[in-house]
Amino acid sequence: MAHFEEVSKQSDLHPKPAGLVLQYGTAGFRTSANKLDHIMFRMGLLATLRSKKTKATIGVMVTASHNPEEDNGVKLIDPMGEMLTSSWEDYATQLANTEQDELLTTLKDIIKKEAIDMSREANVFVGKDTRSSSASLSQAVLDGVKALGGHSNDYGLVTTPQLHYMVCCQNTQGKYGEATVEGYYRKLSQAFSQLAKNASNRTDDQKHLSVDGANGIGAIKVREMESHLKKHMQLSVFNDGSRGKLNHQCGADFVKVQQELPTGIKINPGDRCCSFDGDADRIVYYYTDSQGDFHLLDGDKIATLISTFLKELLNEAGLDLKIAVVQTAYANGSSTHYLEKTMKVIVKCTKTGVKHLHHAAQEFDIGVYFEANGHGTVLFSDGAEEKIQQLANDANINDERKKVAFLLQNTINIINQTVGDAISDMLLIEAILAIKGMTVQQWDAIYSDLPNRQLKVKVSDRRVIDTTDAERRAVTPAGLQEAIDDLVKKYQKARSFVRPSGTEDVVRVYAEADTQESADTLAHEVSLAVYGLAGGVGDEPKP
Ligand code: G16
Repeated sequence: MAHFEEVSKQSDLHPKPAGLVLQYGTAGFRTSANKLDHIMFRMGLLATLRSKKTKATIGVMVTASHNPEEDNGVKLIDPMGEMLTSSWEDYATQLANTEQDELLTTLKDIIKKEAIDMSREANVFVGKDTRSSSASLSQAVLDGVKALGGHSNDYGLVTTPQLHYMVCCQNTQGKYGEATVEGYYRKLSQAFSQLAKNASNRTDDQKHLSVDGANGIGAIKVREMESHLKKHMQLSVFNDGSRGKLNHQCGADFVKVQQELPTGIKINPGDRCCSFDGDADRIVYYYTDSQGDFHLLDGDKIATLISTFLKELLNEAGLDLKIAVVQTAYANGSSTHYLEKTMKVIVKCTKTGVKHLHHAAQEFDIGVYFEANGHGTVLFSDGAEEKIQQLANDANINDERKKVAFLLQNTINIINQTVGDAISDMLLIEAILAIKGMTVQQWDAIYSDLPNRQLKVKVSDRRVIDTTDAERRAVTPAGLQEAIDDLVKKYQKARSFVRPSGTEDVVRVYAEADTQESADTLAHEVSLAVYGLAGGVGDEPKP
């Protein structure tokens, strides 16, 4: 068929370096940008097949999110705006790694296995972040779509969650919203204005928020949105890409892992601040106190704030809906304890990667999911949305319940339910703080984090580490888990685990304990165990 000839011809312009093998990771493929041209072309092909198979629009986002500027990557978006279904990740890996002369055979195998009707139309939405490599790499995606006869819509520079949102809007025929960036701004800002009306009068200081844009796409987009928010919010955007390097000493990942202020931000003690990551799908909050000490409010604190707010609204509304919080092994022990014991909500733990959390959250009427790194959102089941809608339309309820139903409706509208979204999460958090008349310090005081530390260890092949129990225990290499168990026993309230990263070529180490000193020492000792037992390379980890 003509398409296959075209694929063959075009793929010669996007050749795979012989022997290069890449794995589909936590959120798609991610590595140095110069190794990705063929991957992008082939993901354009795969997205076209997926579109034909699902009879829906599929998204392809060119981004390496929190990774350094030199890296790039690709995230594939399924019809309802969620991450690509795991059963297709294998096809992505096969297509990525098949040698040049085998590409058509692999492609035809997938078509056969999935019984794809190639005469169907295909539609692919493409977006990119601000990396210098993103322009040519997203062109490679577009080339792949075109080679297989698919239609594409190139949205250019967008945040990852904006693209997820637009895919969902398109596939719900506009029910979820308008599939444009402007439509996204309108929907979220209208909901924000409605929620903000329920806040008592706030001073300009109270409306002020400092945003660290990680020198990435989030800074551009939050600036674009600013005019929609004027009356209710005052933003100061730092690290807006005009000077610094993407994610370099700034952004949500830096702030969370280093537990310190990003570079380039000018704030006073007590000021409320937040950081986005490189593609604006993560957010963390923080402030400094009068002693200059840094206080982080990460994904766990965000999940607690949001679920407390929702639980209170459900009680006031008299709605019996099951609410749960989904976390990963990185969740601070204090947060899990608070959620289970004080708030009495169901808490679930999944493997790292929003795709896992998203699916777990779908099992409840309302599923609040957040990774500690600030990646998360809230999912409302169709049934829950219907009940809220019915309540809002009920002519027999009193004004108080009507107001609560209205708050719940606008909360649903402000949330990007397709994926974690720094801008949407920021607006929701700002609205909750305003409605509750709460300062960032009061929010922080809901519970105290256990001191913790995250480290990275370089090993020759991180796949030697295999884990179980939602990544909380290492199965291989032999002896590693026993070593971790022995080390953990030495400290109070201690916990530690290791896992291979799916976005960087490192093993991640997490430790928490009753004091910062203990958490730091434990993390270092576990790093040494990883280095010794899992084939560490380079210098031994230093304390
Ligand atoms: C991606 C995923 C997140 C994950 C993070 C780190 O985030 O979407 O779910 O927590 O990678 O993953 P890992 O520890 O496996 O490297 P992002 O924001 O970088 O796309």
